[in-house]
Amino acid sequence: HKNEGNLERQNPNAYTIGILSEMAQYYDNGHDDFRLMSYRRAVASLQKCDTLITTKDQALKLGRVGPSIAEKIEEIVTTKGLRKLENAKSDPREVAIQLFLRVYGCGKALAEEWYAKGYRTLEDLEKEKLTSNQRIGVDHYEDFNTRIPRAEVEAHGKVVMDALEVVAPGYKATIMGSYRRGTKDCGDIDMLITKENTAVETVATVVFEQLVPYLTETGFLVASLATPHANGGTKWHGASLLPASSLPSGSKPLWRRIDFLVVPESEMGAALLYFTGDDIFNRSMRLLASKKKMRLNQRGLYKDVIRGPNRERLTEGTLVEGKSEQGIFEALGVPYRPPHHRIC
Ligand code: DCP
Ligand code: MG
Ligand code: MN
Repeated sequence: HKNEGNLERQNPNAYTIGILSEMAQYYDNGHDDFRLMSYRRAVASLQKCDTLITTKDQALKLGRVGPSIAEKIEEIVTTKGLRKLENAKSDPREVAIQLFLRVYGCGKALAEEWYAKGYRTLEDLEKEKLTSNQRIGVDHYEDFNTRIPRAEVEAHGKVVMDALEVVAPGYKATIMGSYRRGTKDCGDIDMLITKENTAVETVATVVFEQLVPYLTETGFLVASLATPHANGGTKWHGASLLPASSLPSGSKPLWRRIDFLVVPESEMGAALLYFTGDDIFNRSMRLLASKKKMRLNQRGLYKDVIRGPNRERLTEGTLVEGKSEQGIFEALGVPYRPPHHRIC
């Protein structure tokens, strides 16, 4: 991926990509998967394209771009803008909601609540008694909302891997999420941590009681946002900061969001699948599983799940596959899709 950064800088469609990405954000609300998917696909197609796309027909020929977005691409290039986005941006409610949704830990309901209270800006939130996580989300709003170049994601990953060598030799960390899908930059750093022949509780103890304190001590981890007590014992959310000495002189390190997921070897395949995403792809895989009377989650693929009259689950079902990512695709009867192609 050495040239990805360069390629992107030279991407003649960068302006169009920027506008379409902003549009995607408006649909990233869990209620309009269809539109969100369409925009994400179009962005992915343009990112791979090395000529400037100026007309609807050219856009349609890219594949994975439908007529409605193809028209928008033409509009963006010819008018240097997009009415639909400008309309959204002139709606104060939309603007405020989008602003709040980008505060770490703020979901749709809370964003609506803040809007209803009359808040419109981050400064307005000072009137609110924020939780400590929301406080961090507001204080580091700019940093957390700045995309992380792949190379920097790797640098954060390396700090974690090096630390594991010191505090827990034999443990393995892998960078997941959008990084594993090959995107040129990422929203956060997602890391899966495991060890062969080791119970998940042991791995969790080592990660949360040794690795995290060690990395906090060294100054790399600067905030702890969601801790395992709050989420069943396998996830940790926080923030990390590279040492200034590791950066080109004069540049200041940004606070980055970092996530750890602790996984036993037996669930590695399901965890790889889940943590690679993207989120919409995961939703479609789960839907496919349920259509086949199975159930897919981050721990495995299960069959013979018994459901009650209201589709509520009465049994866990029998494990079909958990260890192999490829095996899960096979058991679902669909061709394997490499991480780079896991957008719907
Ligand atoms: N995930 C999911 N559903 C969610 C959140 C996450 O299935 N609601 C899975 C799929 C994601 C992965 O976890 O790919 C990592 O989550 P992130 O929120 O970090 O998303 P990405 O890494 O895909 O994108 P970004 O670059 O924005 O971090
Ligand atoms: Mg991520
Ligand atoms: Mn994440």
